[in-house]
Amino acid sequence: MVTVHHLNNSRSQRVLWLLEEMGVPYEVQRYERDPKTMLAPPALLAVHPPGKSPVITDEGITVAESGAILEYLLERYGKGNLIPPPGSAEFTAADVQMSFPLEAAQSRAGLDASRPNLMGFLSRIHVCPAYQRALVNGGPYAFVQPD
Ligand SMILES: N[C@@H](CCC(=O)N[C@@H](CS)C(=O)NCC(=O)O)C(=O)O
Repeated sequence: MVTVHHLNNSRSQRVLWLLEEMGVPYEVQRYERDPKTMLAPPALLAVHPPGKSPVITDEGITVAESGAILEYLLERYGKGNLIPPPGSAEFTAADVQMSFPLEAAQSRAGLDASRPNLMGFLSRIHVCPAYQRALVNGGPYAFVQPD
């Protein structure tokens, strides 16, 4: 069983979303940021020394770094889905990977209606049922702004 070591308000949200899109069962181990420093708690260091989220554990394997985690999950459980040939226009794991930087940009770096394509992308992903389920499973996530 995949366990996602999930820090609140972090990029591990996209790992939950990918797992929901893939229909892979998983458990969420939640960690809370220190409210003053915003750092992850020491318990996350016990999972993987840098103490960063996301980290997953699966059948004795520990994988860190979002991109490596997405590749691991796609290779192990993806059955070829979400990795279409380069140049394909449909939904892919790259869209999942891109969600966090765009959400962070909207929350903190002024991404706004002056970039209608990016804002449209965010609006479309935020209504996906799998995205919504991931939000419920991850708990509070401050990077989704109301439309
Ligand atoms: N390149 C890493 C970055 C990991 C990272 O910086 N995670 C942040 C959350 S978005 C974190 O764990 N921050 C808490 C801390 O540094 O203690 C990845 O994409 O997985």
